[in-house]
Amino acid sequence: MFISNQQMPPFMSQRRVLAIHDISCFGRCSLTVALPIISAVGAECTVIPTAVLSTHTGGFTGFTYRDLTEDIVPIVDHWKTLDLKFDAIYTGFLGSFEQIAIVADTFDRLKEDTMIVVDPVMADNGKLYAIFPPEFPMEMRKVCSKADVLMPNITEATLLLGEEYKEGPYTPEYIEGLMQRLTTLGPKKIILTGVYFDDVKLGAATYDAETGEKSYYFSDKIPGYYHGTGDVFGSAVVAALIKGRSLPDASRIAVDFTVGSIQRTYDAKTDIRFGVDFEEGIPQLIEDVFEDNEDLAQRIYRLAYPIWHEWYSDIVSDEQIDYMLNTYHSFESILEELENGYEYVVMRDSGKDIGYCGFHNEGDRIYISKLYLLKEYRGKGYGKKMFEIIDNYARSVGVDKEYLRVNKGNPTVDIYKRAGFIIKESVVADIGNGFVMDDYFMERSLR
Ligand code: PXL
Repeated sequence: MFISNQQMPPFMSQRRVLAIHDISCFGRCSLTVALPIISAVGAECTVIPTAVLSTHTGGFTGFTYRDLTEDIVPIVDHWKTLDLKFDAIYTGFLGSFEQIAIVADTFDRLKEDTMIVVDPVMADNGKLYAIFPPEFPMEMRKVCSKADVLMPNITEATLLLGEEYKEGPYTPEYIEGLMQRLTTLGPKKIILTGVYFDDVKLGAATYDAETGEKSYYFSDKIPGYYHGTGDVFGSAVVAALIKGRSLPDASRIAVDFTVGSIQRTYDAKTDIRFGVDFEEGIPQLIEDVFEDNEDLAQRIYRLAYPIWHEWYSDIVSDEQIDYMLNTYHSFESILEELENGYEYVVMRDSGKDIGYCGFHNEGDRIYISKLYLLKEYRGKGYGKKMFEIIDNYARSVGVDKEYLRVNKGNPTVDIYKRAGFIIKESVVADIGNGFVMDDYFMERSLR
């Protein structure tokens, strides 16, 4: 039976995104990035090309530039006759004041339950791009004020706010203040990129003014400057949001996707003007965007089994290991925790799952319920990374204490002590079937 689009229940309808960007024919940025990434998650990606260039402007000379500003209004006029609806509109690089005014007007003309995502591409590293006049940021505010989600880097954020640019490392107070002030321009959701609190990690922060929720997600800094990474990040955010992922999830997925793309490009020693190899990360992006709690619980359980049998065989009996795995670490119990507010993060190395941590906000403290790594990945800094993720989470929810329980015979007691945890309590708990857990409760303060 043929079912027309109109008759389909809304949950079945395909999402439609409009990407308004230039098309730089070579160099992987703007539309040549947005189209494949947004389509990859099964959303329709409609375009309004604002200009055609032979290459992007970053590092190339002699590029062609055909301005298409005068085509934008006729395209929208035609679409108005077709009654097209867009679930999201995503725009980035805009080349002139005229384009800014027309794109702002296009939002008004096409918006109908539409999520507007704006990446105010105009500056980086404290400097407005040389092609733009000093008044450009204040004009850019016109499109930004109409956005639901605004994704500037720190330089763009300060320019939009008319504030002085500050060099990092930053503090959470400064980052959160910036994001809060950006919401006074109009958008309720902010993703701030280029955030760092030290010289090792770089990442993104999110803030939702409606819920007050904040999040951070970091990855190791890769040396060098790569073109089009803002577009790779922005397109992945749009792809994740349009498929219903939360703002923090979309930001985390986009950081992983962008960092993976940079890493492949760095390893291949490609000319940095050629853009980043995001294409080979698309299968992983699709997995990340579509991952649900069941997929995640499955991945965690697949790690728990080998890790427990290897690590705990010297500490507790095989029977107790199986009992613990079947109760606290079973697919069902992990899934139940995920559905009840537990956070789980799976660590990856070269696309392989290598460990995980699970934690829960108990109001005054974060309970670190799980923190495990496969044998061959221990002692390589992944444990430290997981603690950083948990610390960042704690800060983002305004909690400054963490605690965990650990078997008294577990050598990790010393590792936790070195990380600042102190033994608060010693507990022998009957866990059924004749087994006991002989544990320490350890706590540390983040202040
Ligand atoms: O990635 C942003 C971008 C988009 N379009 C053009 C560009 C750039 C960055 O340099 O030059 C034409």
